[in-house]
Amino acid sequence: MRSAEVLVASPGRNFVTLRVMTEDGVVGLGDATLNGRELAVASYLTDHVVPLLLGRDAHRIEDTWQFLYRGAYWRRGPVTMAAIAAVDVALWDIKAKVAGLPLYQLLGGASRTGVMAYGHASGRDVPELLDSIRAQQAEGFRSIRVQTSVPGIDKVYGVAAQPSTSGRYDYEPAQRAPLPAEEDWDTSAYLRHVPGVFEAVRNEFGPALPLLHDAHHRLTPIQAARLGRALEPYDLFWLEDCTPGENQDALRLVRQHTTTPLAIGEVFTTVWDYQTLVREQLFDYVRSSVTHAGGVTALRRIVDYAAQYQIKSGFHGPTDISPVGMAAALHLDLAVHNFGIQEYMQHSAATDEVFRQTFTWADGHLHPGEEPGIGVTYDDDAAAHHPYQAAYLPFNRLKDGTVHDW
Ligand code: EZ4
Ligand code: CO
Repeated sequence: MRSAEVLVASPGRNFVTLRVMTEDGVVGLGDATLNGRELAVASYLTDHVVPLLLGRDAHRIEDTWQFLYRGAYWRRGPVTMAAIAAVDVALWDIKAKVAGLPLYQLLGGASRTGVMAYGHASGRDVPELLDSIRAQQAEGFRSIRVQTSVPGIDKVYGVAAQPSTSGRYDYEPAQRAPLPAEEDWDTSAYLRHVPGVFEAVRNEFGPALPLLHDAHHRLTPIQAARLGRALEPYDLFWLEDCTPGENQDALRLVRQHTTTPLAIGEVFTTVWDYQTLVREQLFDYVRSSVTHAGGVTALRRIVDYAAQYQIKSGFHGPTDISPVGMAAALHLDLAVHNFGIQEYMQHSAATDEVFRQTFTWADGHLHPGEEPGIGVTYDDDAAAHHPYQAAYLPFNRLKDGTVHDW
């Protein structure tokens, strides 16, 4: 590798991108965005990874991955794994460009014609939620995540501040401010309210529309079990992050009580975070992203492991996964046999001006396109208009002031 640059820009929100160039001038991009902790990964790359890349053979993807993972001695964690992911994706981008093929061809070729994606809807009350679902259907989504306000809670994760009655669903939890915003939480109020909301949605849209819901790490195992059971009549595609992900054993209890499918893993960074979950078949969908789980090389291993237990992919795709990270995910989605669904939150126009993309979106399905590589280019001139701005995810307190999982 002749050069490797860390690009930090904020076109609508912050992104960290690695751009690698080979001795022959072939360029590859990787996403290293870690929402609310962006500069830590930028420093990890600039100070500790870029100097190691110069002069290395860009085609040795596996060796470079092992070198960065084992060679650091300090393993795992989101900062390390986002940095490794950026290098890994940039090298896959380069290898595919040199081969003259879209990346999915190097991953085994297409296993399907398109990648089913789910969109997002939310409402501060049920009528607003139903309008939001209709708006996302009009945007082409055929599967929809449903989040709702809860009476008695001031601000709930996943609920857009403005109703999204048309166009792109615009929800970004991180706020540009010097300090993180404080939100509130009341589990009892949430558990009382949510089943009735899903009943209203099913009554309006019928039994066939795939519906998803994210509990965002907030419940104890027995609360999660109760929610999963209460939602069974509404036939969810999945219930996501019902308990905090650190405790893999928690899902054993949830699983004993409900047949609602479970998704987990957006904050996981390696296959080891899935060890018990996969072996004991405690969940149904792998939520990791290429960006936060060590790149295409490592995420492929996670879904291949999961495949032996009929567990499918459901990769994380919020706007804090950059178009580079999304593109890499789409190539993997298209290639792996055990694809389940892909989260798709459309980026802002400002983001799309910096990251030029080749993916297509039609009839509820994404396709990464046929350009050699991953199909994304970076516009430095456009990026120059959007310098980094400090932004933080919010955090939660219970009514009595106790910090709770956000
Ligand atoms: O909170 O991407 O399923 N999606 C999510 C996201 C995450 C953010 C964190 O950066 O849970 O909204
Ligand atoms: Co989530």
